[in-house]
Amino acid sequence: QIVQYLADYRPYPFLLSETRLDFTLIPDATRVKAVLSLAPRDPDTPEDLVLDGGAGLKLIALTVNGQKPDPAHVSREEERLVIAAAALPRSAFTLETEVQIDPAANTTFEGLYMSGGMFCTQCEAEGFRHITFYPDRPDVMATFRVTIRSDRKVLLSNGNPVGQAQGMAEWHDPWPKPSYLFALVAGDLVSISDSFTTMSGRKVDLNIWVRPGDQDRADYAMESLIRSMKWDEEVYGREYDLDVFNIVAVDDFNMGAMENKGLNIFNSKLVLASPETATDTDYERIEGVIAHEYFHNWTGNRITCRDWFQLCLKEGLTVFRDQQFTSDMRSAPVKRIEDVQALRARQFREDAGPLAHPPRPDHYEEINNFYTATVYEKGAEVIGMLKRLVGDAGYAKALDLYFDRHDGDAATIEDWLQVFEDATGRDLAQFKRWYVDAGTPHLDMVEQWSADDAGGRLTLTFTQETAPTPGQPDKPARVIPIAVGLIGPNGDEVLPTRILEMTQPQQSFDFEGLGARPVVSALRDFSAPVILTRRIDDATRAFLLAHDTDPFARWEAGRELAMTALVSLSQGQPGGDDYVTAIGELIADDSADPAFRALCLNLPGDEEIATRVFSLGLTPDPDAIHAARQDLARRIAQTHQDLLARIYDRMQVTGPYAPDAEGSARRALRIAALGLLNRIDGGQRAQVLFGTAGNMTERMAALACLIRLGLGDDALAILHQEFQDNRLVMDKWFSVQPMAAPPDSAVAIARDLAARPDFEWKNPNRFRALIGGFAANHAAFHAKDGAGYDFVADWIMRMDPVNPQIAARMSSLFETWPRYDAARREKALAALERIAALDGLSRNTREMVSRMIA
Ligand code: B3K
Ligand code: ZN
Repeated sequence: QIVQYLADYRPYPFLLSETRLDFTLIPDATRVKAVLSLAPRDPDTPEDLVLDGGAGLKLIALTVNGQKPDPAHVSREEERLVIAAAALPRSAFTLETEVQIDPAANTTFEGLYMSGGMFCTQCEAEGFRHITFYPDRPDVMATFRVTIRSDRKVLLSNGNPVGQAQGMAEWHDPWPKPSYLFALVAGDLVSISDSFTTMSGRKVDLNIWVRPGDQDRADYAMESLIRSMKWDEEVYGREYDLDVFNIVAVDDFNMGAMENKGLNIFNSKLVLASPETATDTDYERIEGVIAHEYFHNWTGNRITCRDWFQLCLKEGLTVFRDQQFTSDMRSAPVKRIEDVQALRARQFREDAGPLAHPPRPDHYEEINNFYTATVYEKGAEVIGMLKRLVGDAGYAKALDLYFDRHDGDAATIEDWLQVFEDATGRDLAQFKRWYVDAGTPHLDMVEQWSADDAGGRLTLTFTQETAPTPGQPDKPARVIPIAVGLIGPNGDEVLPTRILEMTQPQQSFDFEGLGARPVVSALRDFSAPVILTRRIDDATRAFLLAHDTDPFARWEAGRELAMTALVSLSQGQPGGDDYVTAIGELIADDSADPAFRALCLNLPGDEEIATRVFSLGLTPDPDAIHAARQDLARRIAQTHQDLLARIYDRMQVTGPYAPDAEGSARRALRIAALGLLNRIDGGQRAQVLFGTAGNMTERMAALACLIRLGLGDDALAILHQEFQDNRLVMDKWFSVQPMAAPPDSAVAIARDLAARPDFEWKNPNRFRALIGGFAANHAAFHAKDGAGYDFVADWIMRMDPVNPQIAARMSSLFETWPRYDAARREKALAALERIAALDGLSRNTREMVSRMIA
């Protein structure tokens, strides 16, 4: 069966209480013995025992209660092993298997594989079936006892260590878990260690395991872990539940990190950092992802998902929690603006194209294709709305009930919503649409002002509409919490933030007794993931940018000023004067947070402009968009030359580097100023900064500036010389070149880089750095002659047989193809069709490409 449907769910017909595993680790001939304690769920209805198992498993031995079953009762199918009901006892029994696998030949980085000489696993979503035969589904939960035999020095698995001898280690995980949370690591690693005492006074050993030589770059990850553990106790009342928490850094990893019980495995780029090698953004991500994986211990592990359709149950909630954490650790407004920018760039884009799907999809072919911005980031937004609607106290009550009621369960979105209904008494039937419907609602706001005796009345009329998405032509109205505030003509707030609850396709809200007509600040804090349109002129936007008390809405006003100007310029019309004036006033305000000012100063990227142009019913022209953005940036630089130069000088941080909110805010503003000044100073400042800065944040920014001017060669050579042995820095080196290059030279640059011997393309980070870096250059990827599409398609085709997950993920770079002009569409479609025609194309990439072509 190719397509999996949510509606087909049925519980596994067997109960599994304990899983015992015994690994003998040999790179090309690892043996895995598994002992499963099973029992029929309903002894009166005999069922075949179906175990998942990939084609790479070589079955060595199989017994049921110690006896070999009659071979006629055992069938090996392509991806499963079936033992006929006739060969199974009617009560509890033990199934023993032994398989041989070849981790050294595993290039997919799924299941058990090798990275730099160490053994390592990745099991979510369905990797465990490449390790042994097993009911590889999240609702089958068991305790695990694991023995590892290997000559590697450090042997790790989930849970608590229970035995250690020469060449051997034993682990026991007392918390029942699904197979996707299993992990094993064996390598010659070193650790940095610390400890944490939980709120009930238990001491937990904390270790971060890295390759020898990397241990001085793991401190920040450790500090982040300790902060996360403390925060989850204080804010959610959640305590850690094992004696030890291990984190391992791995160079070859398909995504960011993985929350395996008690043994998180991380892409090394999300663990290792030093001021000389990592940027402020890297530090912030490390803190956020360490927190995210740690928070999964409760939202994901203790309470897991019944099936993979429920993925956003754990991911949306855990993203929401990590966003709250970062807001508390750093600046809440800045975090909110960053999150909205990311949501718009990745999720709105997804929602508006052929890959649109609901946060809880109801069918899929390959679940790995659904670890998306919609499941993660929109999943988190939906929880944010829920919290707004029930209030902070209601949210806290519901979460307590969730942990209470569902600890140890494999739960569903229905369970989650039920908890909110029971805790708050609210009916969430309509709210559920956010989980089951795809697409971003368009929300239109019309203001009506009538002066009367009692003062004035303002009526806000909202209309919501969601365009059809694949498989979902009709979109009923959703509940939309709209946060609104009113600001008087003198700039004072006359109505503090209030939540309007919209439930109808069209709905009006009145505000009475107002003295004079106020300015409306709408969708404060981005209270719902919608696209808001309103009729508003530049002067009013500039007023909001100057006076709004809500930082998000204030930033948004400036963003809209810039965006309308850029759209207009890209259509060959004038625009931007109001923005240039307003931004000058804002950045001159030294009392405002430098990070906020930096966010306001950074123009929307080409891709975001293209998205806006398209949503206005126009066809984006990548070259015109690029030129418009260049033009506006140059005008800002020219107009505010002195102010920007002053900011650049004043924002220099003296003293030792610290990756905290304050230091990174100053650097962010300084770099934003540099990016503009660079357009008129011939690269002078960037040249100096690259040579003198002691931190990677400023050096990378300077380097990008130089590349943009075609002056990057010396700096690139210096960086290469200095860091050729540091993979993470070299990834930056590979990505910044095609990303910052002038669009007409980017394809050639990317091709040259791809031909280098140190383009180790099978390493996912390196592949993403170059191919993803190139595609981030919007006008280059969408080059008229199709060269950008072909370059990316060629590499997807090369990657597909080696690592289908990475190939499939990269293919989504094409998801916006339908919005461009006919000539570009034709080229993009040809590239997609070329991929589709590849012999032996993986299920992963096939599903993605066929959804995009459909
Ligand atoms: N749960 C993992 C992601 C697994 C991706 C599988 N293709 C990391 C996370 O979201 O925390
Ligand atoms: Zn997660």
